[in-house]
Parts: sequence; C-alpha cells; structure tokens
Amino acid sequence: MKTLLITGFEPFGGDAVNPSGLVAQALDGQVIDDVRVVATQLPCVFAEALPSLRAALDRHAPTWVLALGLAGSRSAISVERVAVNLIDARIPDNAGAQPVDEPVLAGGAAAYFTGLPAKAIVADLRQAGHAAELSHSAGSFVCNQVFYGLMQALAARPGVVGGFIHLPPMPEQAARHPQTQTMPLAEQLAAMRRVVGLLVAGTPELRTVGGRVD
Ligand code: PCA
Repeated sequence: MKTLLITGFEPFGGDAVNPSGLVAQALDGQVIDDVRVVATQLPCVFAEALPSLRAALDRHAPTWVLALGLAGSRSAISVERVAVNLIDARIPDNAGAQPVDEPVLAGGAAAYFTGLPAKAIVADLRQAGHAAELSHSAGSFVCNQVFYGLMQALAARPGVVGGFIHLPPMPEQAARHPQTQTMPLAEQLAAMRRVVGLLVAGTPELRTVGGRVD
C-alpha cells in the first residue's frame, strides 16, 4: 500500500492550539482511497523542524507529502505556490531563536515551486464551499523553511508529489486573531480529506488564471 505523509505543527507564538497539528493527527492511520495516511507533528523550532521532516520522509518513504501550517492572518485555506530560501523571523520560534536574513540552505536554489496541483485544489475546495485561495508567499518563518526543505528533499525523490498548505485559525482562536475569518476544525479536516483524495487520484494542475497584480 502506498503512503501519504501529512505533517502539521505544534502550537507557537502564544496560540494554545494549532489546527495543522490537529488535522494531521486526526488523519493519522486512516486509509483513504487505498492509501495509508501517516502523520508527523513538527516542532516549531528552526533547528529541529527539517531534521524531523527528513526523518519522517526516510521512515515512511511516502508517495505524497502534504505539509500543513497555521497562518493566523489568513481567512482562507491558502495553497502555497513558492518556497523561498530565506528565514526572517518576525517572532522567536518555540526554542527562542529568531534568525534574521539567513538562508534555509546555504548555497541552495533561491526558490522552489510547489509540486501540488495548486489551482486544481483551490478550485475543488471552493466548489465544495470552503474558503480557499492561491498564495504566492508562505512567509519567512518555520512554515516556509519546512516547505523549502521539503521541496529540496523531493527534488532528489522523483515521483514523490508534495507541497504546503496554510490553514486559517479556528473559532476558539478568534480572540488572538480578531481581523481573521476563522474556520472550524471539522471543516478544515473535511477540506484536507478532499485534498488527500485529489492527490492520490493524480489530479492534474488546472490551467486557469490565478495570478495577481499586487
Ligand atoms: N505556522 C508558522 C510556523 C508553524 C505554523 O503552524 C508559519 O506560518 O511559519
């Protein structure tokens, strides 16, 4: 049986919960469309997140990797298109480190594109009634670091499809993110189940306009 690895993060930055870790945990061990889903929770620590991701890749040898994180300022599920080789932390990570203007990987490519069919995912989620959008920046904190490290690792694993999606906060986090539209955990979970289905079905990318002028 083939394996899909789903990763989420522990809480960070003063939030008591992180929907990405909860969604990953909820899907752990499930079999969806004949594919075994395994989950790993990544520490929100620059020095530990990528070693933990790489260990999970080695341990599970997945065919698909769906990496998830929380974006407190995003009101919609954000399918990330680009990972950049840059760390510029606005807040300290969970170990107190706050690197500024450092590469994720010294000498590495400036950026990687996602391997996910990003536009097809956004279109499917919207059709199912979920708030979803394309994003051209995963930020410069631990999520972007993991996204970059994932795409760099997958460049050496041909045939493995992966990428990163940022999730909005949940209603119980509303007080910490007053400007953001929240999304209940059950809805986030339903949406990520759809994404798993799309990936294992080999859904191709859509050729629709998704660009922005901003
Ligand atoms: N979100 C942070 C790191 C962990 C998480 O869930 C980010 O967007 O970088």
